[in-house]
Amino acid sequence: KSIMINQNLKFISFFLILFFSACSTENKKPNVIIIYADDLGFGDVSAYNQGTLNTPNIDRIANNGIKFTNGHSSSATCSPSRYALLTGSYPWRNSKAKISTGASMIIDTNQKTLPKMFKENNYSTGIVGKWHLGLGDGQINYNSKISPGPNEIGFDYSYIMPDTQDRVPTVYIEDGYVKNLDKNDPLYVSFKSNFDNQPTGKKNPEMLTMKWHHGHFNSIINGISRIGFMKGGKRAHWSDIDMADHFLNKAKSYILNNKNKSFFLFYSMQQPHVPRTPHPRFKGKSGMGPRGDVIVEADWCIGELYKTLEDENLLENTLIIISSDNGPVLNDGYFDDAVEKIGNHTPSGIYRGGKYSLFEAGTRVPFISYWKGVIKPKNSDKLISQIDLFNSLSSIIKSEIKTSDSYDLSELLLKGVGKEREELILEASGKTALKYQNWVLIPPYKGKAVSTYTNVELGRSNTFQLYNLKTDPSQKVNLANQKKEKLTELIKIYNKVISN
Ligand code: NG6
Ligand code: CA
Repeated sequence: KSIMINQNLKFISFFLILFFSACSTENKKPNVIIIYADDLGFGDVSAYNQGTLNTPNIDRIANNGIKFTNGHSSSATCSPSRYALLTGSYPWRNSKAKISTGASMIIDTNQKTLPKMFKENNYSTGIVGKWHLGLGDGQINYNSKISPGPNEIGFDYSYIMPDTQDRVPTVYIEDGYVKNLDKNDPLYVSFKSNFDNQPTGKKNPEMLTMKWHHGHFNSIINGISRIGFMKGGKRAHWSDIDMADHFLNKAKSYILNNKNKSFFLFYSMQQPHVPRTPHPRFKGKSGMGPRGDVIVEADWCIGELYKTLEDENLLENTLIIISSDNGPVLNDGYFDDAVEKIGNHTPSGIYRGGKYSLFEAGTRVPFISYWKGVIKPKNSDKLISQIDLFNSLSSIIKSEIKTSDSYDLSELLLKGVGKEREELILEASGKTALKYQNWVLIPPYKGKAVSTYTNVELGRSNTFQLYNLKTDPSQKVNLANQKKEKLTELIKIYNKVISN
C-alpha cells in the first residue's frame, strides 16, 4: 500500500512540476536583447558581404534568423540614431539630438522611451556599454551622483561609457556613479581648457602609442589622446584593451541576475569605433589592422553572449536584435592602418558613402532579428528602420504604448513578411533626405561632397539628387533631371513628412 501512495505522490508531483513549469514559461513575456554595434558597416558582416572579414557568430544568428538587407539606423552618426532607437522618434525633431561631447542629456525624462515601455510591462531593464546620449542637465560633477542619465529614462540598471571611447572621461558609470572612483583623487573634465598643463596629444606626441590624425589631440589616457581634457580619477580609468571583455562580463551578469524575470537588455558595444583597441588575443586576427581585429573581437563577444543564453536555456524565450548605429568609416581620427590594410574588403558593401553620409551606406546597416524556435530563417529586403523597433517590440510584448514616428512592423520583425515602411527620412549631421519605396531624394545642401578628413562621400550637392535603388543600388546615376515627375512627387512627400 505504501508503495502505491509513494507512486501516487510521484505521479502527482510530476504533474505539478509540469503544470508550474508550463505556467512559468507561458506567463513569462519574451526577453529582448538589442545588440548594437558602433560604426559597423553593412559590408562588415560576412553574412551580408562575403569577403575577407569573417564574423561567424553574427552569421550564425543572421542565417538562422531574419536578415534584413534594407534595414536602417535613423542617422549616419551615433547620438541621433541612439535617440531614435530608444525613443521611437525622429532625431531631427529634437535640436539637441546631435553628436554629444559632454552634452546634457538629449532625451527628456518625460519622453516615452523603450526601457520605460518595457518597465511598464513588468520587465527588468538594463543597458551595458556605450551611452552617448548626454548626461546631467548642465555642468556635471563626476564626483557625486550624475543625473539624469539612463536610470532616469527607464533603465533599472546601467553600466555605461558616457560618450565615446575617444572622448573623456575615460571611466565607466554604474547607476549614476563613476565606478571605482577614489574620493581622494577627484575626477575633473572639461571640453574647453586643459588642467594644470597636463600632457596632451598635441604637446606630447612622444607619449602616444596611437597617433592622432585629426581631432583627438587633448588628454592622454593609456597612451591614446582623446577629445577633451580630464584630470584625476586615476583609479577609475578604464583599460581600453579590456573594454570588450569588461562590457561582455557585465552583460552576462545582467542576464544571470535577471533570468527569472522578463528582461530587456541593451548591449551597446563600442566596436569598431575609434580608438580601435583590440585585446591582445585578437591582435592581427583579421589581417586588416585594429579595425578588422575589433570586429573579430565584437563577433566573438556576440558568440559568448549567445552561449550564455544557450547555457541558461533562455534562447527559446529571447528575441535578439543585432544592428549598428551608423555606417562604416576607416579613418575617423587616428592612424590605425584602417585605410592602409583594407585590401579588398568593402565595409559599405555595394552601397555608396559611409558614416556621416546621406548616401545609403550612412544608414543602411546590418539588421537581424533572431528568436530560436519562433523566427524561421529568411532574408528580407523590406524597408525597416530602428525607429520601428519601439512600436514593433511594444506589440510583440502586448503593450499599448506607441509613438507616432514608429511603425508597428512586428510581423515583419518576426516573420520577414507583411507591412513595411513606405517612407523614411534619413539624417546625417542635421541634413535630411527621403527614402520612398525604391527611390531616394536628397535635397540640395551646401558643403563639401567628400569629407577632407574621413574621405567619406557625404551625399551633399548643390542640386537635387534622385536615385532609383532598384536599378541603381550604388547610387551612381542622378535621375533628378530625367525624372521630373518623380522628383516633384518625392519633394512633396519629403516636405509633408518633415513638416509633420
Ligand atoms: C566626431 C569625431 C569622430 C567620432 C564622432 C562620433 C573628430 C574630428 N571626429 O566629432 O572621431 O568620435 O565624432 O562618432 O573629433 S559617433 O559614432 O559616436 O557618432
Ligand atoms: Ca557610431
